[in-house]
Amino acid sequence: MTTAHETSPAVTVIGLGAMGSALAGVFTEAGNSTTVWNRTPGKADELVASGATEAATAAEAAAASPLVVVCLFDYPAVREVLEADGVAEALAGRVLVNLTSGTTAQARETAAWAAERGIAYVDGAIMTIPPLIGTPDVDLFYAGSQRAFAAHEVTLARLGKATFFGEDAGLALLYDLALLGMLWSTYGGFLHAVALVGTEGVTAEAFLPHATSWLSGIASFMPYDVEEIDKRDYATEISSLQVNATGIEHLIEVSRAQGIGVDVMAPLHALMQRGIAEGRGGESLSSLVELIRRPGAGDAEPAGAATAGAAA
Ligand code: FVH
Repeated sequence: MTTAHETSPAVTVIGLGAMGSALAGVFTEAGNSTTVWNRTPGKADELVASGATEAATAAEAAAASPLVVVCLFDYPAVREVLEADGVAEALAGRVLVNLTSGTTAQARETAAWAAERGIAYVDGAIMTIPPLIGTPDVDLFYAGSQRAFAAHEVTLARLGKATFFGEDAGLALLYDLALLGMLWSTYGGFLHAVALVGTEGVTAEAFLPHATSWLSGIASFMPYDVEEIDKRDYATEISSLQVNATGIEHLIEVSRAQGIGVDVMAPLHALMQRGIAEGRGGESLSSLVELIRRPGAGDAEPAGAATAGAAA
């Protein structure tokens, strides 16, 4: 099951969408004997031309390598493939690394499913886009069987920086979703900013250097915030919640006056107002974490919101 070269064990990749193809491409190029399978045929041609082997069925693909990487659209697709004829039997005794996006519950359920069948399971999350797979600075998160991860860490590290979070298989996706939340809220702020300066004819490109410099400024504030958050002590003489709330009120007033929407800023303003109503106006902005830990009126899902199972 292992190729002649100890450092290049055989790998199977199941799922040849944009991401699965990128993963298989890295393994093939690195010299791992790579077997691939995809539900819809025809997606393996380029990989086969570069040296990969295309399996006829998912079960044949699973049987081909000690390390089987799955990257499909979502967890229902993963379960459909894993529960297909002969796949679970072929996976028994092997390591299954699932790099599909989903929820922590889906990861844990899949880990339990694998454990019942004698399959060593590692759940994972990919923190980058397909063209960057295999470059040194990208992050991939893993959680689940420590032993299985350690056995294949060298191979997995070919995809990018590999970080293992622990034996709870839900942890990789927990970190993934926490960071994606930062991505989306940061981008919300960025899009509001370019819309605002755009009302005076400033292009997004011209604004970019100010945005990136400000983002590193924000990152430099975080060490102060984490100390407050971990100690749950938000006393400040530097920048109170009240000062920040007044600032966001100015932003909302100017945005409206310039004729743009406040969809991104309004919920943040509402959260700050709730904090002030609770008597936190003199505390720091980071005290708002206490309100988020204890959801209130602001946590209602908007009508038509995606269900919890929707993939990122
Ligand atoms: N692309 C990205 O930027 C990212 C970034 C970080 C995380 N992801 C997650 O990776 C998973 C796969 O994403 P993808 O980009 O490869 O997605 P697609 O190109 O849409 O390919 C989907 C593959 O899944 C197969 N598939 C779907 N349903 C089934 C099913 N019921 N049975 C078997 N296979 C299924 C599909 O096969 P086919 O349509 O070609 O037959 C593709 O191979 C995903 O979780 C991202 O969130 C991506």
